[in-house]
Amino acid sequence: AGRTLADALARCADEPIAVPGAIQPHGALLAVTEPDLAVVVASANAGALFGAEPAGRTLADLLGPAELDRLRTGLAGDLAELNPLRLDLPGGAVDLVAHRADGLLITEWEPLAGAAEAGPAWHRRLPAVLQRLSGAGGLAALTGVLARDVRDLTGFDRVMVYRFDRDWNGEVVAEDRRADLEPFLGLWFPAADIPAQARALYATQWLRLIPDAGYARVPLEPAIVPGTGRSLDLSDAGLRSVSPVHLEYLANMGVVASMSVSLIDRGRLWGLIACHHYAGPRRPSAADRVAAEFLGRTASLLLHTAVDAGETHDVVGVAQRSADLVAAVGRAGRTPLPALTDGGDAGRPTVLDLLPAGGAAVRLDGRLRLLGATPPAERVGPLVEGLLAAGTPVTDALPRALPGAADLAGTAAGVLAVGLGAGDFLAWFRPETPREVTWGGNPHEKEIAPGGRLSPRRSFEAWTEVVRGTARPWRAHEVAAARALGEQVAVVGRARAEQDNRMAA
Ligand code: BLA
Repeated sequence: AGRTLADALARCADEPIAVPGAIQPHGALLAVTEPDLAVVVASANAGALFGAEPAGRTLADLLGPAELDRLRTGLAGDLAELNPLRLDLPGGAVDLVAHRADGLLITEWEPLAGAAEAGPAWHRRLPAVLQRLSGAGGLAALTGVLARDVRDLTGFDRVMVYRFDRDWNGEVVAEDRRADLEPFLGLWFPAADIPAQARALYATQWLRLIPDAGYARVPLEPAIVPGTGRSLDLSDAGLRSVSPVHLEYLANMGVVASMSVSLIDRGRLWGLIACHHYAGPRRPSAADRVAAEFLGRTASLLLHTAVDAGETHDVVGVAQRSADLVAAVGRAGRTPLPALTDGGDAGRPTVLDLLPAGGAAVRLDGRLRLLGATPPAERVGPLVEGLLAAGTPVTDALPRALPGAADLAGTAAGVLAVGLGAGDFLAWFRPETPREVTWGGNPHEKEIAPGGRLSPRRSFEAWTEVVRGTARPWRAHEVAAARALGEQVAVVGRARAEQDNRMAA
């Protein structure tokens, strides 16, 4: 057991990344009770920073009165406004970041020494940056601006905007990099590179930073939180020690420092801003990370509009033709079939013109009419019935949706079917469009490590694959227009049946 690829992939997603029992060494962590601020859990490196071992003490023992006062004032308000709070400790100046988890106040103390800070000049440019982001027309412009400005702010060697597809593979859609580096723009990475539990965490947690992937983990003490019986929940802790599998991945890629900021479109993880540093460790200051997160959040709000802006033109066209067809069906009265299929000569649209497709089919009262490039007539009925029965009326990968019909992919790798009741239907077909996908490393070369987990691949050399059996995806407004037309045809059909019944009575 535990030796198959599926097992190995499942194991990746099972790693409990939220409770590693350790932090990264670029700061110290204290989990304290409120309101007395008594230390319950401390990272093993905290003593050096505070000049005293924190176990058995409270923050009042560890901080000077002025610092304690500033902290208490901050805690009385909204924590989001406190973060980060700059304080002086015996070990030097720190940025303090606090949040609540497991019924405790989790405080993270990060020394300023060694952090890179873009400085106030950058913050003065923020209005211009926001202007550029919101003024960008379309997705390409928005992501391009985002990569450039995040790199400018953080100084990473490479900043990419990474976009997930439906299956959680991802593509680098924008990039800004040091001139001597190989481009990653356009490369694809498989879903397994960022497993499901990590994606779930990143859908609520906006930023993570690994300043030095070669770090030695610092354990939390005690390992189990008294009273909970579990290790401290570090989901929202910036210092959280990350998955060793991922550290191996970064090492294989030659990445020393990695930071990523989530891009979230209406609650769903849309992509990441992924930052690499190769020359050595890199740690943007807590304040600069807040600014990077702010850019990520702002871009996230704009994603939806940016995608829409590119689509508006097409949406209007489909809506116009949909209205024409619906009107023609309404006028046609008892025999709507010609209104759907014969408009061509009169310069009116047919179902095939409704949306970009290679072929279309209409079956009304059991009579089938085909337009354009479709599968053979005798296969169309079973094909559409099969897809409707399987609950996959909309597919852009027929061989996956209905393996028995894989041989039809030449004309119908994509099918959009709308059932009209009584065995009738409308359907559109798109031919297979073989797609070249260039991956960052061969994603099929999977290596399973001792212990049964998947190892990150070693080479990220561009590797091109031709993906077959898929068609251009159906877009939401196309599916909506097809269904609206189907509804109209069904309404006309029902009215006619009622009329027939009345006449028969
Ligand atoms: C996490 N994987 C990640 C993260 C990224 C990637 C961005 C988030 C952490 C970070 O910011 O560094 C992947 N990084 C990429 C990709 C690019 C990039 C695709 O720059 C493209 C340019 N990884 C594997 C395998 C497993 C795996 C086989 O390759 C599992 C067995 C796991 N990746 C993995 C895990 C995490 C991760 C567990 C979570 C790390 C954490 O937050 O603890």
